[in-house]
Amino acid sequence: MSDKEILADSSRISRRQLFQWAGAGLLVNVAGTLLYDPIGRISMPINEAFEALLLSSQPTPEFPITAIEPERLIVNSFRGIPSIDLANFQLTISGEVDRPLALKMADIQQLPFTSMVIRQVCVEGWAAIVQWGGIRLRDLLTLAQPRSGAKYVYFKSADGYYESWDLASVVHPQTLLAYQMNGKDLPAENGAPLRLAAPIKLGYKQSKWVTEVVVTSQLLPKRGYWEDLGYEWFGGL
Ligand SMILES: Nc1nc2c(c(=O)[nH]1)N[C@H]1C(S)=C(S)[C@@H](COP(=O)(O)O)O[C@H]1N2
Ligand SMILES: [Mo]
Repeated sequence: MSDKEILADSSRISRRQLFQWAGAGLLVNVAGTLLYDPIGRISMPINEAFEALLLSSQPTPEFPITAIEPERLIVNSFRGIPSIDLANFQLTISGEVDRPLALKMADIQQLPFTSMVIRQVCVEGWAAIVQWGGIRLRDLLTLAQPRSGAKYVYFKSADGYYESWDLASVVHPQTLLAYQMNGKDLPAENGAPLRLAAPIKLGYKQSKWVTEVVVTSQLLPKRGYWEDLGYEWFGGL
Protein backbone atom coordinates (compact mmCIF):
# COMPACT_ATOMS: atom_id res chain seq x y z
CA MET A 1 0.00 0.00 0.00
CA SER A 2 1.46 3.37 -0.99
CA ASP A 3 1.29 6.39 1.30
CA LYS A 4 -1.25 7.88 -1.10
CA GLU A 5 -3.54 4.88 -0.70
CA ILE A 6 -3.26 5.10 3.06
CA LEU A 7 -4.34 8.75 2.89
CA ALA A 8 -7.15 7.96 0.45
CA ASP A 9 -8.60 5.37 2.81
CA SER A 10 -10.02 7.85 5.24
CA SER A 11 -12.16 5.32 7.05
CA ARG A 12 -9.32 3.51 8.78
CA ILE A 13 -5.84 4.11 10.02
CA SER A 14 -3.68 1.31 8.61
CA ARG A 15 -1.53 -0.89 10.81
CA ARG A 16 1.51 0.42 8.97
CA GLN A 17 0.54 4.01 9.69
CA LEU A 18 0.07 3.17 13.35
CA PHE A 19 3.56 1.66 13.43
CA GLN A 20 4.99 4.76 11.77
CA TRP A 21 3.41 6.95 14.44
CA ALA A 22 4.57 4.59 17.17
CA GLY A 23 8.11 4.80 15.76
CA ALA A 24 7.84 8.58 15.80
CA GLY A 25 6.86 8.46 19.46
CA LEU A 26 3.40 9.81 18.73
CA LEU A 27 1.41 6.93 20.17
CA VAL A 28 2.12 7.86 23.74
CA ASN A 29 -0.68 8.64 26.13
CA VAL A 30 -0.62 11.40 28.69
CA ALA A 31 0.88 9.06 31.30
CA GLY A 32 3.83 8.54 28.93
CA THR A 33 3.02 4.91 28.10
CA LEU A 34 3.63 3.71 24.56
CA LEU A 35 0.42 2.45 23.05
CA TYR A 36 1.70 -0.91 21.93
CA ASP A 37 2.37 -4.10 23.76
CA PRO A 38 5.85 -5.67 24.22
CA ILE A 39 5.61 -7.76 21.06
CA GLY A 40 4.60 -4.73 19.01
CA ARG A 41 0.90 -5.29 18.59
CA ILE A 42 -1.17 -2.15 18.67
CA SER A 43 -4.55 -2.44 20.28
CA MET A 44 -7.13 -1.79 17.59
CA PRO A 45 -10.57 -0.19 18.06
CA ILE A 46 -12.95 -2.34 20.05
CA ASN A 47 -15.87 0.07 20.15
CA GLU A 48 -18.14 -1.22 17.38
CA ALA A 49 -20.48 1.79 17.45
CA PHE A 50 -17.48 4.04 16.77
CA GLU A 51 -16.25 1.74 13.98
CA ALA A 52 -19.70 1.86 12.37
CA LEU A 53 -19.72 5.68 12.51
CA LEU A 54 -16.31 5.79 10.80
CA LEU A 55 -17.75 3.88 7.86
CA SER A 56 -21.11 5.63 7.60
CA SER A 57 -20.46 9.19 6.40
CA GLN A 58 -21.06 10.57 2.91
CA PRO A 59 -18.47 13.02 1.54
CA THR A 60 -19.59 16.52 0.55
CA PRO A 61 -18.50 17.83 -2.91
CA GLU A 62 -15.51 20.17 -2.83
CA PHE A 63 -14.50 23.13 -5.03
CA PRO A 64 -11.45 23.47 -7.28
CA ILE A 65 -8.53 25.41 -5.79
CA THR A 66 -9.18 28.22 -8.33
CA ALA A 67 -12.52 28.90 -6.60
CA ILE A 68 -11.09 30.16 -3.29
CA GLU A 69 -12.31 33.63 -2.23
CA PRO A 70 -9.77 34.97 0.30
CA GLU A 71 -11.27 38.49 0.06
CA ARG A 72 -14.70 37.22 1.13
CA LEU A 73 -13.62 35.62 4.40
CA ILE A 74 -14.66 37.90 7.23
CA VAL A 75 -12.99 37.47 10.61
CA ASN A 76 -15.65 36.80 13.21
CA SER A 77 -14.44 36.57 16.81
CA PHE A 78 -16.54 37.33 19.87
CA ARG A 79 -13.58 38.42 21.98
CA GLY A 80 -10.55 39.20 19.79
CA ILE A 81 -7.44 37.06 19.36
CA PRO A 82 -6.38 35.11 22.47
CA SER A 83 -2.68 34.99 23.30
CA ILE A 84 -1.37 31.44 22.95
CA ASP A 85 2.12 30.33 23.96
CA LEU A 86 2.93 28.40 20.79
CA ALA A 87 6.16 26.91 22.18
CA ASN A 88 4.25 25.15 24.96
CA PHE A 89 0.98 24.60 23.09
CA GLN A 90 -0.67 21.20 23.55
CA LEU A 91 -3.97 19.85 22.31
CA THR A 92 -5.60 17.47 24.78
CA ILE A 93 -8.11 14.74 23.97
CA SER A 94 -9.86 13.53 27.09
CA GLY A 95 -13.18 12.46 28.57
CA GLU A 96 -14.75 9.11 27.67
CA VAL A 97 -11.76 7.69 25.82
CA ASP A 98 -9.47 4.79 26.63
CA ARG A 99 -6.34 6.71 25.63
CA PRO A 100 -6.31 10.36 26.68
CA LEU A 101 -3.76 12.25 24.58
CA ALA A 102 -1.77 15.45 24.88
CA LEU A 103 -0.18 16.37 21.56
CA LYS A 104 2.19 19.11 20.53
CA MET A 105 1.90 20.68 17.08
CA ALA A 106 4.93 18.63 15.98
CA ASP A 107 3.01 15.45 16.90
CA ILE A 108 -0.12 16.63 15.13
CA GLN A 109 1.85 17.43 11.98
CA GLN A 110 2.94 13.78 11.79
CA LEU A 111 -0.64 12.63 11.33
CA PRO A 112 -1.79 12.31 7.69
CA PHE A 113 -2.20 15.78 6.16
CA THR A 114 -5.25 16.47 4.06
CA SER A 115 -6.67 19.58 2.43
CA MET A 116 -10.04 20.56 1.05
CA VAL A 117 -11.72 23.53 -0.63
CA ILE A 118 -15.16 24.15 0.90
CA ARG A 119 -17.61 26.97 1.56
CA GLN A 120 -17.71 28.54 5.01
CA VAL A 121 -21.11 29.99 5.81
CA CYS A 122 -21.80 32.46 8.64
CA VAL A 123 -25.39 33.01 9.75
CA GLU A 124 -24.66 36.74 9.82
CA GLY A 125 -24.99 36.72 6.05
CA TRP A 126 -21.65 36.01 4.42
CA ALA A 127 -19.96 33.00 2.88
CA ALA A 128 -16.51 32.33 1.45
CA ILE A 129 -14.86 29.45 -0.35
CA VAL A 130 -11.75 28.54 1.61
CA GLN A 131 -8.99 25.95 1.36
CA TRP A 132 -8.22 24.31 4.69
CA GLY A 133 -5.27 22.01 5.41
CA GLY A 134 -4.74 19.88 8.48
CA ILE A 135 -5.64 16.55 10.00
CA ARG A 136 -8.87 14.62 10.15
CA LEU A 137 -10.47 14.58 13.57
CA ARG A 138 -11.42 10.94 12.96
CA ASP A 139 -7.72 10.04 13.02
CA LEU A 140 -7.22 11.76 16.38
CA LEU A 141 -10.28 10.09 17.86
CA THR A 142 -9.21 6.70 16.53
CA LEU A 143 -5.96 7.17 18.43
CA ALA A 144 -7.83 8.22 21.57
CA GLN A 145 -10.31 5.30 21.36
CA PRO A 146 -13.75 6.59 22.40
CA ARG A 147 -15.62 4.35 24.85
CA SER A 148 -18.86 2.68 23.78
CA GLY A 149 -21.21 5.31 25.26
CA ALA A 150 -19.51 8.24 23.47
CA LYS A 151 -21.99 10.44 21.58
CA TYR A 152 -20.75 14.02 21.65
CA VAL A 153 -17.54 16.00 21.56
CA TYR A 154 -16.89 19.30 23.28
CA PHE A 155 -14.30 21.70 21.85
CA LYS A 156 -12.81 24.29 24.17
CA SER A 157 -10.97 27.31 22.79
CA ALA A 158 -8.32 29.61 24.17
CA ASP A 159 -10.64 32.65 23.96
CA GLY A 160 -13.30 31.00 26.17
CA TYR A 161 -15.43 29.90 23.20
CA TYR A 162 -16.89 26.41 23.53
CA GLU A 163 -18.82 24.15 21.20
CA SER A 164 -20.35 20.68 21.23
CA TRP A 165 -20.84 18.45 18.20
CA ASP A 166 -22.47 15.08 17.56
CA LEU A 167 -19.87 12.32 17.19
CA ALA A 168 -20.98 11.39 13.63
CA SER A 169 -20.19 14.93 12.42
CA VAL A 170 -16.87 14.93 14.28
CA VAL A 171 -15.71 11.76 12.52
CA HIS A 172 -16.97 12.86 9.09
CA PRO A 173 -14.00 12.47 6.69
CA GLN A 174 -14.08 16.23 5.88
CA THR A 175 -14.07 17.42 9.49
CA LEU A 176 -10.57 18.75 10.03
CA LEU A 177 -8.46 20.36 12.67
CA ALA A 178 -6.84 22.85 10.32
CA TYR A 179 -3.44 24.49 10.65
CA GLN A 180 -3.31 25.90 7.12
CA MET A 181 -5.64 28.26 5.30
CA ASN A 182 -5.54 28.96 1.55
CA GLY A 183 -2.16 27.22 1.33
CA LYS A 184 -0.41 29.20 4.08
CA ASP A 185 0.01 28.79 7.83
CA LEU A 186 -3.30 29.48 9.55
CA PRO A 187 -3.32 33.18 10.57
CA ALA A 188 -3.76 34.01 14.27
CA GLU A 189 -7.05 35.82 13.60
CA ASN A 190 -8.48 32.71 11.92
CA GLY A 191 -7.66 30.41 14.84
CA ALA A 192 -3.96 29.46 14.86
CA PRO A 193 -2.56 27.06 15.76
CA LEU A 194 -5.64 24.81 15.33
CA ARG A 195 -9.25 25.34 14.32
CA LEU A 196 -12.19 23.24 13.22
CA ALA A 197 -13.10 23.25 9.52
CA ALA A 198 -15.90 21.19 7.99
CA PRO A 199 -18.27 21.56 5.01
CA ILE A 200 -21.18 20.09 7.02
CA LYS A 201 -21.59 22.76 9.72
CA LEU A 202 -22.29 26.50 9.93
CA GLY A 203 -19.51 28.94 10.80
CA TYR A 204 -20.32 29.25 14.48
CA LYS A 205 -19.74 25.49 14.95
CA GLN A 206 -16.17 25.85 13.62
CA SER A 207 -14.23 26.70 16.74
CA LYS A 208 -10.98 28.62 16.35
CA TRP A 209 -7.99 28.31 18.77
CA VAL A 210 -9.04 24.81 19.86
CA THR A 211 -7.08 23.59 22.90
CA GLU A 212 -9.24 20.78 24.31
CA VAL A 213 -11.30 18.00 22.76
CA VAL A 214 -13.54 16.25 25.30
CA VAL A 215 -15.51 13.11 24.40
CA THR A 216 -18.74 12.58 26.33
CA SER A 217 -21.95 10.52 26.43
CA GLN A 218 -24.05 13.49 27.52
CA LEU A 219 -24.62 17.07 26.52
CA LEU A 220 -24.33 19.56 29.35
CA PRO A 221 -26.76 22.47 29.81
CA LYS A 222 -23.99 24.58 28.24
CA ARG A 223 -23.85 23.44 24.59
CA GLY A 224 -22.01 26.17 22.80
CA TYR A 225 -21.29 29.89 23.02
CA TRP A 226 -23.88 30.96 20.43
CA GLU A 227 -26.23 28.03 21.06
CA ASP A 228 -26.60 29.10 24.69
CA LEU A 229 -27.67 32.51 23.35
CA GLY A 230 -30.36 30.92 21.15
CA TYR A 231 -28.70 29.54 18.02
CA GLU A 232 -29.62 26.06 16.85
CA TRP A 233 -27.38 23.31 18.26
CA PHE A 234 -26.87 21.01 15.25
CA GLY A 235 -25.91 23.90 12.93
CA GLY A 236 -25.85 21.68 9.84
CA LEU A 237 -25.29 22.91 6.28
N1 LIG B 1 -12.89 30.45 19.39
C1 LIG B 1 -13.76 31.02 18.55
N2 LIG B 1 -14.14 30.33 17.47
C2 LIG B 1 -15.02 30.87 16.60
C3 LIG B 1 -15.60 32.15 16.82
C4 LIG B 1 -15.17 32.85 17.98
O1 LIG B 1 -15.60 33.98 18.27
N3 LIG B 1 -14.25 32.26 18.83
N4 LIG B 1 -16.53 32.64 15.93
C5 LIG B 1 -17.24 31.67 15.07
C6 LIG B 1 -17.98 32.25 13.96
S1 LIG B 1 -19.50 32.92 14.32
C7 LIG B 1 -17.58 32.13 12.66
S2 LIG B 1 -18.54 32.65 11.37
C8 LIG B 1 -16.24 31.60 12.33
C9 LIG B 1 -15.46 32.66 11.58
O2 LIG B 1 -14.19 32.17 11.24
P1 LIG B 1 -13.14 33.21 10.64
O3 LIG B 1 -12.96 34.32 11.64
O4 LIG B 1 -11.92 32.44 10.37
O5 LIG B 1 -13.77 33.74 9.36
O6 LIG B 1 -15.50 31.24 13.48
C10 LIG B 1 -16.27 30.65 14.50
N5 LIG B 1 -15.35 30.15 15.51
MO1 LIG C 1 -20.58 33.19 12.27
